Amino acid sequence: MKVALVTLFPEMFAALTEYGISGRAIKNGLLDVAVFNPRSYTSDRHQTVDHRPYGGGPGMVMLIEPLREAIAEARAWIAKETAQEENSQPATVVYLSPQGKVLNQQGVKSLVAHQNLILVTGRYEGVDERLIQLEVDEEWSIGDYVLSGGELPAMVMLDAMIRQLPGALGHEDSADQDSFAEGLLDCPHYTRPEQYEDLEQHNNLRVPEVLLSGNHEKIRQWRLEQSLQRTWQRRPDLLKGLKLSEEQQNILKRIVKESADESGSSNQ
Ligand code: 9D3
Repeated sequence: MKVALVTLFPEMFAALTEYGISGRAIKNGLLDVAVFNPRSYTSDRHQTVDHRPYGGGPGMVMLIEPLREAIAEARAWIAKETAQEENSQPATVVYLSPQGKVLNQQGVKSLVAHQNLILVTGRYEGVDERLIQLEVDEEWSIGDYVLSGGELPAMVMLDAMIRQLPGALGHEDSADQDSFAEGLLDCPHYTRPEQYEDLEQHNNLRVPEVLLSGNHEKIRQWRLEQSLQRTWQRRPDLLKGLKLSEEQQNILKRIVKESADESGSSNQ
């Protein structure tokens, strides 16, 4: 996979390329990343990349020309790198913006299906609308809150994508693929000590007995039940998009029923 980043702040991407799972995946060549700075494709002596909006108002808008030239260079890089491959796809141009489709795990999976991506990140109030018309294939947001630019969203998107690439995770952490809890919230986790004495609150916090039992089937059931319970309580919206197994449906029915029983008795 090839990913070209079009950004005024290339150095920010060190957070992705130099650290952790994403850093290792890039070092191991699971994907190729290159950066194209619109500032490098200006022709005036001030290296201008933005200007005041027509119609007035606050903020600045990114100029078409430096962005378009940076995208052209990104396309040329991808073409050169894939020249000897026989079935290489043209690049998909993605613009990160608050107006985009909100990213979720399904969106991440659709994005990793692309062989070549150009991620365009904006600053200021965003880019001239005609740049989107001319060059952009897909517009994506990472959620409904206001950020200062598209660089962090591009890194969020890429980090999520990299985790989906075969070989990016140590074999133990392919839990995402494990049908056990795909799309559900995680169960609680515990590590040593078995018993934690909280001196301030005079609490004795023990690890749930079942996790110490050594009974792997019981443990699996407990974790699944915890995942379903937490998803139902905290994120019922997630359950709507899932096709639960027979076992999962039965556990969930019990959770819903037990909760109805509880609220019934407390309402008496
Ligand atoms: C305060 C400026 N806003 C006026 C209504 C518009 C605005 C312009 C530019 C808001 C944010 C931004 C910069 N954000 C992004 O480029 C961005 C983003 C985001 O802010 N939230 C979630 N996803 C994304 S993807 C790109």
